[in-house]
Amino acid sequence: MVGINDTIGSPNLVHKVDIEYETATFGMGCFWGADALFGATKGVLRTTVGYCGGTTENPTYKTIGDHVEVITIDFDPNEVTYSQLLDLFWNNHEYGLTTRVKRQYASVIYYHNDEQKRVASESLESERINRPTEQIITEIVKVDTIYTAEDYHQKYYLQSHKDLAKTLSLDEKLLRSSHVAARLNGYLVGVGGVKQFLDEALALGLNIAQKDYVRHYCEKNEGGNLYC
Ligand code: MHO
Repeated sequence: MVGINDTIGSPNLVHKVDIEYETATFGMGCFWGADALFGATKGVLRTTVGYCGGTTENPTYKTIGDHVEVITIDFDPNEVTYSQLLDLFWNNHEYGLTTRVKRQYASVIYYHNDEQKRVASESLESERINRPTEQIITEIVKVDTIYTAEDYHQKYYLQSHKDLAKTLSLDEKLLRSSHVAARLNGYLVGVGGVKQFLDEALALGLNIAQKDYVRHYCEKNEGGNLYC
């Protein structure tokens, strides 16, 4: 458990987060989708996409080498548990292999402490029992240096809505640390659903135009697949 006082927010509303939060890191395919999936999950404070586990120093998307695309999640353990995040991990990517995936898209749980290692190992055991015919390729390894990915990969879906993104004045720092950006990045592709979005739109500090815009896309994309 990391104890940090932090400020998470968009210029619209500053979310003062003065709690002990925990961090989780997963490799689960293209990190754009994972960013959106966790970003709009209850209890998630912020997300960052990056590269981890390989040998190249300072990798980039084009020089990723043997690194894996990862999503790093800061979450409030009183609102969502590591085990619930693991359920999302297992339910949202390919890991019982019939086809081979590139190293970049490997299925990996990067644990941050011994407790996470224990809970992750138990969840892997359950997966093995529940899917006896599949060869589960998921690895569980200690987290190593996480290299933050380029800005254009952070909150990728939100950034594709250029006009909305402009109204949030997202800069390099906010793209990595804003709670509001993480939420909207998920809601725009339908994660979390319209009801949850409307329940928290006010708390996110959105104005009416921003709210109506996001609601439209959330409704349109609810239940759909995330493109990557
Ligand atoms: N299909 C996407 C994957 C992006 S990703 C962040 C592309 O080829 O650009 O791995």
